[in-house]
Amino acid sequence: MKLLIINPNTSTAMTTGIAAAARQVAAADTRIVAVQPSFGPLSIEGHFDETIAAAGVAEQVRLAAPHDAVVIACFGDPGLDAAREATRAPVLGIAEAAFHAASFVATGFSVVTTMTRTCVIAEHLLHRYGFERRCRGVHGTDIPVLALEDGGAGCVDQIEAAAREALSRDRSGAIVLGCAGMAALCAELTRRLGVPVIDGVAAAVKFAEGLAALGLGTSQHGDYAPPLPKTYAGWAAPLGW
Ligand code: 5HY
Repeated sequence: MKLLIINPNTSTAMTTGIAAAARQVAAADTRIVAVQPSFGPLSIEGHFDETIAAAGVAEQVRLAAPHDAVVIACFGDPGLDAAREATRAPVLGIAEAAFHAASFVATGFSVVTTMTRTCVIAEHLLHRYGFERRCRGVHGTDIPVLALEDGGAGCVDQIEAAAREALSRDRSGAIVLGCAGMAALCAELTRRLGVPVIDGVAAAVKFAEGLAALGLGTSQHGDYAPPLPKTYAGWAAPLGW
């Protein structure tokens, strides 16, 4: 199968890191194509960044070559619904995928993410997806996203400390990593913490493979039906329907 992975920010280093993390868990016959928008923020750390990044996701899905599934590799799942309108293939956001995976292995999980100001974005997603009863806390580390651009080895001790604090304070049984840039740290944190640590990139890749194998694609009925035909003005003209 051909899996399109979209890094919604414009950090080429992060796109490369995300592709590497995906290839580590992908099946042998899964071809990973990793892309990023032609415009937008170098990292996504707030609502404004998120809105521009969502348009970048819409751009990449609208202009994509044929694919069997799509993964949106940013923990805010920007542009998820728009992407599902734009393709018949299944589309997975790494936050939603991580929440599902964590709920399979623990009665309660905690999220450890980057900037504290983005915690509310994760909390909104928990409610939107119906995981507010399974998530026992969302914790910021104030590690800038771009500090993880190189794989984040320099941040592993700080993330470990925040995860230990979360496990004891929340009485949770698993940790969800709240940034695609933390993917490369998942195995080391799992070893150190001795509890399930979920990286959304890996979870989304395996769920995408499963959905494709089941022949399940995005519903074309109702709100995920393709957008109604219309002209777009300005820089968005190529994205019209
Ligand atoms: C991410 N930002 O996964 C999110 C993390 C965050 O550029 N890639 C980003 O802080 O929401």
